[in-house]
Amino acid sequence: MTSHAGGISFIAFVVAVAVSLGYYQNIYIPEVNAKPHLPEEILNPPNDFTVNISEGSSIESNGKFFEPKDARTTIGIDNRVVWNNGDTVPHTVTTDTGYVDQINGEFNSLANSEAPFVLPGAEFTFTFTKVGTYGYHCEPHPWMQGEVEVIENFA
Ligand SMILES: [Cu+2]
Repeated sequence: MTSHAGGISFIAFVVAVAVSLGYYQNIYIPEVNAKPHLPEEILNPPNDFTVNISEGSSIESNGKFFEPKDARTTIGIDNRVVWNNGDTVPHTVTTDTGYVDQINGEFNSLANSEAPFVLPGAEFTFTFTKVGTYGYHCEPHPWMQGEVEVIENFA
C-alpha cells in the first residue's frame, strides 16, 4: 500500500535527520572545539624559567627591568615562565600582540581578574604550550619590555 510505504519512509527520514543532528551536536562539534591533547611535559614542564622584575623598574633610567630581558626556554623542559616582582611597586606582564595560548588563554597578567597586577614580592606564572617568540611589556611602565622565546626540544 503506497500510503503505508510513504509513512514508513517518512519515519525513516525523521530518524535519519535526528541521528545526524545528534551526531553533529553531541560528537562532531565538541571534538572540533576541544583543546588539543598535548604531552604532559608540555602542559606541566619539569622546570620553571624564572624572570626577575628588577628593583627600580618603574623608573625608566633604571635600565634594568625584566631580567633576563630575553628568556630562552625549551618546550617540554622549562616552557613555564615565572616572573618574580623584586620591585617595590606593582607591575604587569602583558603581551605585545594580544597572544592567546591554545591551552592557557591570553598571555597577560591583566587577564587574571583576581590578581591583574603582580604585586611586590608576588609572582606571575604562564605556561607557553607552543614554540614561538612572545614579546611583552609592563602596561603602566611601557619602557619595561621583554621577550620569551620557546624553542623545540631537539634532545
Ligand atoms: Cu611596571
